[in-house]
Amino acid sequence: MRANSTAVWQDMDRQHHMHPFSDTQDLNARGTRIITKAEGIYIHSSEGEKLIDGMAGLWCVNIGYGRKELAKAAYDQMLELPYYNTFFQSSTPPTTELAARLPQIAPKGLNHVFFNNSGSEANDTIVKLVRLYWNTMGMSKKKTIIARDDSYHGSTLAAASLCGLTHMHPQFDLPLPGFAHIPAPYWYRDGGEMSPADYGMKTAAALEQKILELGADTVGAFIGEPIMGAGGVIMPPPGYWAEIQRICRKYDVLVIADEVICGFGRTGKWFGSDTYGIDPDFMTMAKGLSSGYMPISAVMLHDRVAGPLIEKAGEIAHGMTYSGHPVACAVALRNIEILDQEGIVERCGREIGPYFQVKLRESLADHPLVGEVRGIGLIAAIELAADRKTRRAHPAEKKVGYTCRSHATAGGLVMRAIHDTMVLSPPLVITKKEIDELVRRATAAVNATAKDLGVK
Ligand code: PXG
Repeated sequence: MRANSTAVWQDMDRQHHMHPFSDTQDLNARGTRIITKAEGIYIHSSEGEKLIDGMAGLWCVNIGYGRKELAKAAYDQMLELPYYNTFFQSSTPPTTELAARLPQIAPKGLNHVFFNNSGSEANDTIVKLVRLYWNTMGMSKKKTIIARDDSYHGSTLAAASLCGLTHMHPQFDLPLPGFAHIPAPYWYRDGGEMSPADYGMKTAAALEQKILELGADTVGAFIGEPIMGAGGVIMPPPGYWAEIQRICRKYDVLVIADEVICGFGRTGKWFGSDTYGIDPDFMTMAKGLSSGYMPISAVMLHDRVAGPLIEKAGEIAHGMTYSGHPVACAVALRNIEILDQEGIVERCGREIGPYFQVKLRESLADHPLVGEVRGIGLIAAIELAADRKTRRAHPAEKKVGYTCRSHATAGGLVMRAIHDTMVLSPPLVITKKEIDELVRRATAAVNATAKDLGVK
């Protein structure tokens, strides 16, 4: 460990570091938790705490911490060729190998890839490619992209415009023109007396209404996360994605699957699109692509859109210095090899994902403070409710989710609170014994919250 102490790091942080999605003044008053090392599913803080990382970092460390093979892949590549660009008629071996590897695991037809460094950049790239595609096809009015309320697609200007988490907009005069939103299929919160399937159909029908309202000749694409992550692990109701896809095809609207969270095994298959039968024109990959060991993202293009672009668009005037960075690509390749060879994705779908879902429900589904436990594979949400039957939430000012999160942290578990929805997304390599412990700690946090509220 480096020689500095917690107080010194916190002070340097306080004086100089502006954190993402943070109130700097408030954060400075409280001080940051300094994470110093990690192994498997555990992270360690500079104060000697050891916590189960129930969020796999930020939904990304799919193969868990401390995999030497990834460190070695980076080390070897840095010695061999630490950097070269993919502009000006150049490429590098790991870049080409990753470009060829991704179509082998992606849904059929997604045979072309454009590399970036983050999920936000990848979605910005898609926004530009959608515009370019319809310009190339001679339909220059067909540009609006429809996204959903509660969605998260990133922080850059276009990606933030896609987001349906509306608190992200007013500070920056967003969304930009050319973005529209429809309700999310958030049955638990908004579905009332309807069945989940009926509510799913209702929210899918909102897409058709929006397309007709805007005019199909002005709508270029629809974007959705197979399961909505940062919005609160919002699951697509049965039949939802099939209906969304039918509507998109009917009006010649491109389908974008944002797989930044669902990709690379999280739902028990390689992609959420595999789990829900989505046949996207564009796919966004990031996070699990390198298990978070290096910043890298990828846009996959289906032959349907790549064909005309390659044939007719000429030079695509878009790209980043680090598009296809050889070290990031070498690490991603090794990560995919490990996910594949160790059967981690398959195990998540067949064994460990179902085990996690059952254990979480057994322990919490009937808890007096819990309105619903939902999820698939190794992604889950626990809804904390004031009234389990009507699914009514506690008043926001009670900050029930934050209370529960604090109890979780104090009890050695990183569990995220999205309002009063507690979310979990642990590394896919978690063992059954570790799941038992994670569920025990999550349940203890919910119990402690119930005690604070006087709920019995
Ligand atoms: N799409 C989805 C579906 C995401 O979840 C992005 C795009 C953007 O990726 P980058 O790499 O630009 O961050 C994300 C990122 C949270 C949280 O609090 C979620 C994300 C990022 C930061 C925080 O749940 N998701």
